[in-house]
Amino acid sequence: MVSLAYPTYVNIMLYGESGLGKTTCIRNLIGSWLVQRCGSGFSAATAGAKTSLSAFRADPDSLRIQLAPIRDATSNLEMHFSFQDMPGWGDDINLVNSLKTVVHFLLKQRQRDYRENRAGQTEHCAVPGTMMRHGITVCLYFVPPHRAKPIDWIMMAAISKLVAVIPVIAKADTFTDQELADFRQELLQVIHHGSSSSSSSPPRKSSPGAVDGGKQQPPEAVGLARELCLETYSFRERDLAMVGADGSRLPPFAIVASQELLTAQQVGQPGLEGGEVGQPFRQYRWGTAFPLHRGHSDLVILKQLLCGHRNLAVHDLLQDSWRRAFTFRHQYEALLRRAGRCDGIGLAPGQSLGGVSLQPLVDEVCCSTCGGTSELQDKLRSEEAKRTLTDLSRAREALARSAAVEQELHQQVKTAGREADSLRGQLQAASGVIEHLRAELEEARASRQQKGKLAAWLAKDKQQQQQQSQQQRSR
Ligand SMILES: Nc1nc2c(ncn2[C@@H]2O[C@H](COP(=O)(O)OP(=O)(O)OP(=O)(O)O)[C@@H](O)[C@H]2O)c(=O)[nH]1
Ligand SMILES: [Mg+2]
Repeated sequence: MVSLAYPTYVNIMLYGESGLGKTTCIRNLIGSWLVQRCGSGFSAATAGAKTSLSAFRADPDSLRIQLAPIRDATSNLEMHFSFQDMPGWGDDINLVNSLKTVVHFLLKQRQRDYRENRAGQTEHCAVPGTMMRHGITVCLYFVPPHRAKPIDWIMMAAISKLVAVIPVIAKADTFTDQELADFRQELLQVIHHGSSSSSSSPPRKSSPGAVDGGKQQPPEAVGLARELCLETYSFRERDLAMVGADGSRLPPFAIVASQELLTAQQVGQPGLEGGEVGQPFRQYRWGTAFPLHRGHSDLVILKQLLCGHRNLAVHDLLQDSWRRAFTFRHQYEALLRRAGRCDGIGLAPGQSLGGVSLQPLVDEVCCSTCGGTSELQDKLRSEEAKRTLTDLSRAREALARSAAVEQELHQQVKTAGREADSLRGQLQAASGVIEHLRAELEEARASRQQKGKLAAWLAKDKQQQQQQSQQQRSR
């Protein structure tokens, strides 16, 4: 019996403000797993160094880490998990650029899947959600500790138009228990647009001086999230319960990460195949926090939900991603039709996908996100105007350059004409000389012929004279 395992890709992207621990978190998440391929940009970076925007722009795959595939005999799937590290926003002071960079990246990945198998939608992708090698399945959005900024909500809203977004509270070690409970509650209020009841809301503890049993809600953020139609991804309660996420351990998950590792010997655990299993830890004067300890951080819960291949949560995420790929396919084909590359069924005969700019789709996502936020819309518009102006001035420069080239050519044509005239004169003079020489030659030839005739006549005359004198002598 032939056993066919469907390659299934779960691509997890980490995004958020710079310095919140995304790269460190990936290092902690992959710690005990077999890595199949680690992008050069990721492996070359020193621990704690900023993830390079230029490395990302040159090749996003250089910041991708792929784990060795895991075969799931029950579902007949071959699970390929990967983590995409991203340069955090804040590097570029123009945040609209950061927004556009991440949106463009997400669309580009879908486009790559479209080229391979119409974004996982062809007949040979028999199991929905499988075979989307490049498309990002889910984005872990790192929320800064204690305060989510409007730009965080805007980024999350824009990204959630393309992939599932799971907000994650970064650097959870900076909270007291009460602060963390309050901050979680605050985020939930915004995520649920201010509606008080949420099935996943943890019971709220009261804090001193709190209004309505807790910290005052952030009404501006709630309004903004409502305006942006922010939608974050929610796991099913069944799946949360399965990984032991209950009580105070509910989303948004709060994580701790660390670059420092205890070796297997130090923690007293034998390493895998003789190797060393690092245990991340954060050492403080008052104690030690372990990122992979359930009591200290939600990292393990998150890892189980995202990478537990037998877990239904992953399959829900894949279904979500597949539906989004379906939407992308339609939007992209509409774009191709507008560019005359698509004939309604697919790629028009003789047409390739090369050179089709995703910019209209990027602008659409950014503008639809910022529909309610006039400030960002203005920024986007002014960006657009700036781009048009730049294009205009570039076109003007190109025009001036081609006019200069034209003038230069004109000058060269004139000079060439003059040279041709002078050559023509020289040619005429040379042909006069040739004519003259030819006449002289004819003359010389004629005189040579005359000379020859004369010599023949003289010889003949001499012969006659000799004959005559001979005859006289004989007489
Ligand atoms: N207190 C605390 N510090 C952390 C935690 N995780 C990471 N850090 C530290 O935060 C700093 C930045 O971590 P990175 O992983 O480089 O942050 P990043 O989000 O990848 O940053 P960019 O690449 O600039 O986007 C490093 O010094 C880490 O040691 C955490 O959970 N708690
Ligand atoms: Mg980084």
